[in-house]
Amino acid sequence: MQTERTFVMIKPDGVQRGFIGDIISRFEKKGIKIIAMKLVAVDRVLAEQHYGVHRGKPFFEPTVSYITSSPVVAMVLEGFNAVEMVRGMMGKTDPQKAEMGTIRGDYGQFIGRNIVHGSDSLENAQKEIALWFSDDELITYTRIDEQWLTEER
Ligand code: IDP
Ligand code: MG
Repeated sequence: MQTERTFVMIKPDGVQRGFIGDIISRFEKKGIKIIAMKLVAVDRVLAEQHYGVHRGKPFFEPTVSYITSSPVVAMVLEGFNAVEMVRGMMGKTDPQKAEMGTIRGDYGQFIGRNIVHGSDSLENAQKEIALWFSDDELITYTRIDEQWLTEER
């Protein structure tokens, strides 16, 4: 395991239902570092690129229209084993199957309105970060609590 960067998006339902602060707070409390963040009105081109692997599936069109329907919060998070850790904090894709205590498990009911996105692999994280952010939007800095996060520093 290693320090990784992952792409996270608070989807339109998460923004509209007032969960921006809570979701960001969960990552902050876990000790995961926010290295980029912005509110985005997603256009169809970006949405289709982001969900490109799902083109042709029945949920592709509905998901593209969902994601373009209202602003999202896009962010890049950095931390040890961040890709898997963030996926764990989000819970399973279908909020009905997601464990309580996860973001989707706590706030969602329907798979087509599942509140957050997180990259599913390091490879996809790198692709998604490059799709959503330019290099100069990624900020490197030290958080004051970093020395208390691990015994190794
Ligand atoms: P993930 O977001 O957990 O990685 P994926 O299988 O990559 O899940 O699906 C991408 C997104 O497409 C989901 O988060 C959800 O918004 C939507 N989606 C996936 N499967 C369905 C479905 O069966 N019905 C409606 N929407 C779906
Ligand atoms: Mg996925």
